[in-house]
Amino acid sequence: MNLTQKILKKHLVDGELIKGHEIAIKIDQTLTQDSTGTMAYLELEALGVDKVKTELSVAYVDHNMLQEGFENADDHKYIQTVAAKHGIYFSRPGNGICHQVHLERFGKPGKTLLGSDSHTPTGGGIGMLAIGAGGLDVALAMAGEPYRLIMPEVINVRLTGKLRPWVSSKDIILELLRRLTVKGGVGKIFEYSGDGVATLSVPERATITNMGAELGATTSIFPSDFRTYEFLKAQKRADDFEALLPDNDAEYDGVIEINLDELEPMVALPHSPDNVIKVKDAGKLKVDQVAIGSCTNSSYMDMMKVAAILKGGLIAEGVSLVISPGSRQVLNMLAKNGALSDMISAGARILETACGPCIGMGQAPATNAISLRTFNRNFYGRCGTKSAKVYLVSPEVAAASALAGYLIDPRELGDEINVEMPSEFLVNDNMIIKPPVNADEFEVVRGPNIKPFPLNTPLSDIQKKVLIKVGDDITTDHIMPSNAKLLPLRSNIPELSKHCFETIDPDFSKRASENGGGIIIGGNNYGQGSSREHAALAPLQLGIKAVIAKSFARIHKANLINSGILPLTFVNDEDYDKIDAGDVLKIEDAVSQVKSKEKIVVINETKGYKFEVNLDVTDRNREILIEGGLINYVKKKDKV
Ligand code: MIC
Ligand code: SF4
Repeated sequence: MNLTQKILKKHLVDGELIKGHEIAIKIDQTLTQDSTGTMAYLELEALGVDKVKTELSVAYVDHNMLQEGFENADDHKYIQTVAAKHGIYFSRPGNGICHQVHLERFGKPGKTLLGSDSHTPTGGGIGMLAIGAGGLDVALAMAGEPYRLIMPEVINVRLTGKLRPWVSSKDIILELLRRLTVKGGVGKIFEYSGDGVATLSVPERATITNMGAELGATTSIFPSDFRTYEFLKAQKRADDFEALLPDNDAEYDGVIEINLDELEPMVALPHSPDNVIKVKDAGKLKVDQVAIGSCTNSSYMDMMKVAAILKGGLIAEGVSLVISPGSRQVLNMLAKNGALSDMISAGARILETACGPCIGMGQAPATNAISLRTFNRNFYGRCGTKSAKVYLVSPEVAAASALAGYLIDPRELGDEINVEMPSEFLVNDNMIIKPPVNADEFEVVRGPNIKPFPLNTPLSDIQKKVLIKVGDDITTDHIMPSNAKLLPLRSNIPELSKHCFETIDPDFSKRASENGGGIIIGGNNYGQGSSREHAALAPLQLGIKAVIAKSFARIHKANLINSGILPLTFVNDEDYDKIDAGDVLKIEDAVSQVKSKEKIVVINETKGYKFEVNLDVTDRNREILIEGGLINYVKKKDKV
């Protein structure tokens, strides 16, 4: 067996580990962050669950950090109190980015983790099977329900050799994105092996599993070995270690070889993480902003490398350098050992330990600016400035370029900097509030920003206008943008939905309201990117009944089903070309067609022809869609 199969087998509740079959697995741990967490906890409350049934559930606050109005503070208070009431650990604002803190303090080899954030696979760096999902799926896991998924293919990524000086683990995942694209990992789990694995520390592995999300993968995982032990011991958690390796004769559904010796510093050009070339081939690019941090590259080791490069230097005149260390542990260690001072002396602006600019919470670049970021996503408009261009690079490239003022290959700096894994991290969990024993006495505080989530109505026949037709690789950032203005509305779907699709079609929500809802037409990989349930809840609020696309991204498809919106795919992709925005489409006998498992017939009333679409979902999903979403289904079945 491979490692993935071993962990899945231990957690299997239903089904067989056969590629393409539905399986249900027990979830040991869950995590939420604040921008998806408010919905997840509203959903948990709606399920009528008193206490979470997982081994460990943690609520983090790291996304909606700017408090320009009362909204974010209200959200934080709601999450803190709802966590206390339901037996959930609460990581206070300022304690760090969920994935970084979870890796440091809670991740355990061999456990399953479900998180309401697409970068939950960061935990794969420590040998966990860590999967990102929508808030409702995480709420159900907290309620003790198994998580259902289609058994993915397991692809073996064999790493050989050792990274050369100035080449980073970020370059490994950028190379994989270059080869496979943002669609290349759909329906797959990437399992790393080979002699190159031992050369990578846990934080370096976590950079790779984190950004495996950009491949569209279900998750990525590394074995648990002496490097994992070394990390856990330094975190004073040696007892959490368990060695986990694939069998010698393990079988995989595919193999990819990467020779680390041959890799060079890479960069992802705007506006997609798979638009990857070598830094040395990118030409001379003047840089306006450099942002270092995010759940991909904000570990202690990353920060120490950056500090060593910046030490004694000064950032170029035209550059604004912002740095967000990933956790309070990291920030505190940098403060104690003087590295923070090296950063500040070089002109860096130190931000709080949070997602910050990665999710558009401040630091929007100037008009037409070039921004170099160590993050994982450079989708159009995500940084908050539509005309800006975001390039994704390693911390080494980012820091070197901040000094130079233009994109440079850090090998130009000469001798390599060496940063060793500390034998002891500075462990202090006093910003993590344990669930109280007298939880029942806790009152959940609900400020005026906390609005109930929308519920769909049971499925009926559909006769609706196509409100928008979009191309391939539409991200959840296109569907439901996030920025400092919109994040405070994450627990207020009626308000938030007014901004649906606004970066590419400012009138979308108005048109949806005028037409009493409608249908969306999408290309390939529709809904890629985040776990953002709001990219389904806002369309639900606006009366969207179906999305017909060439193909869907995994988490978004699940979120549509949970919201009672039909995720349909064209049987013949040419039918995509025939439809125009404004056409009226009709699905007759919707309930019996959804039940029947046959192809579904859609009538284009405007143009007068019929075409077929697939509804490629499980039997349970069909029932959920017929009931108008997962909450309706669960309540009707009295499942939880
Ligand atoms: C992201 O990186 O896009 C986010 C913000 O972390 C999302 C979750 C969200 O929209 O709240 C994700 O990746 O799932
Ligand atoms: Fe936060 Fe950015 Fe990571 Fe999403 S990708 S969890 S916004 S740091």
